[in-house]
Amino acid sequence: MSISRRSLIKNSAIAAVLLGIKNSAIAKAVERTGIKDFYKDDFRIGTALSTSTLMKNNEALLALVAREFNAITPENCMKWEALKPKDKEWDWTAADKFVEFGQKNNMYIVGHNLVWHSQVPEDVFKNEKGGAISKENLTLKMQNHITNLVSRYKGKIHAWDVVNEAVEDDGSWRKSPWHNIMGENFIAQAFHIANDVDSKAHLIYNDYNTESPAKRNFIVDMVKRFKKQGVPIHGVGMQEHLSIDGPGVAEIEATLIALAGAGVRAHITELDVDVLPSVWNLPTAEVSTRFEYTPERDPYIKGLPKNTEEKLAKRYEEIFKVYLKHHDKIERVTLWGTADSETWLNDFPIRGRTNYPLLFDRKLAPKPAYFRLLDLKK
Ligand code: 9MR
Repeated sequence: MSISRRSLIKNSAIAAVLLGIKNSAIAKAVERTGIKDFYKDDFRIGTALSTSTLMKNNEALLALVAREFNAITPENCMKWEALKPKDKEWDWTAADKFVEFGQKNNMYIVGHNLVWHSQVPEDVFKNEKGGAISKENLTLKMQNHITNLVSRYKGKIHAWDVVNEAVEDDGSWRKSPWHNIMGENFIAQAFHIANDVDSKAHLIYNDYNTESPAKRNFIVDMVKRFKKQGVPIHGVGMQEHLSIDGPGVAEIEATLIALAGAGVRAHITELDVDVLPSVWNLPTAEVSTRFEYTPERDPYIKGLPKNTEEKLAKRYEEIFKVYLKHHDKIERVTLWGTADSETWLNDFPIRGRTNYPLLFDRKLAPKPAYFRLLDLKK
């Protein structure tokens, strides 16, 4: 048994005595420290909360999140189409529950996200007659959306993903409707609007594949330009949707160093490690990517073989070693979900597969990768 695991149990036993609790299982549930406590001197450890967890009040999962994590991000409930669906009024139900949960548990609360090309109703980019919207009117819509959202949670949400995924993998601007209608300046404008509404919030640009050199360089140049121009950008989110085989940690490290050099904090915003066979050339989180289901592409329906479980644990270990080495540059490390049953990777880029990218299994039990990360801090 590892020292960390032993110390968890020892802490629980001491707590049980102090609290006069005889049933050690209850004592463990009450007092067990979580991974957040092991990393408290390095960076926060966060997770994403799904809309269903919040709306169904999934108590088991929420209790696990409260024990293990000290930062939360809403997986979907603060996206444009969820908050302000086409032709409907604002619906704050899930978002309010999310913020309440974070406040109740004293967590670092992240808002995700203000401006993105995905999960936004198409009519946002049209005028009242269904034709092309003008630059001025789209700017007003953006301003209205950011102002409503940021002001509702002012002083409660600590950090915002202001703009999500505006850069292509080859290091060029994504030709999204935001870009095509407002020009590349839409990014700086979004940061200014958010900052005008809540000048204390920490403002982040968030993207995937930030380890790839072309994309990294482009983002770092953008940050440097913004800093010179006085655009209020404070952090860059490295999503870190990684695979069990790559990219190499040297590339992750290079991005952490480059971001610190550009004067922003690094946030690991959406970490997960895909273990399933890759059916495309590059790992990508581009949401429009889809492939057909075949049984060979879904080999672990009955469970993850021991050697792959071990490979996953080692992969998490090597990734966290780099994070620890550069803890001074990192604000938080957030996983994109808590348990394997809820990961988006069960349905991406092929629907209905059985994936194992997170730290807790389908029964909410910690996996070998979890204990390996505790052992790094013993
Ligand atoms: O995990 C999210 C999934 O439930 C949604 O269906 C998907 C839709 O676009 O978005 C996922 O989250 C994405 C995040 O918001 C931005 N970066 C990539 C994430 C994975 O696609």
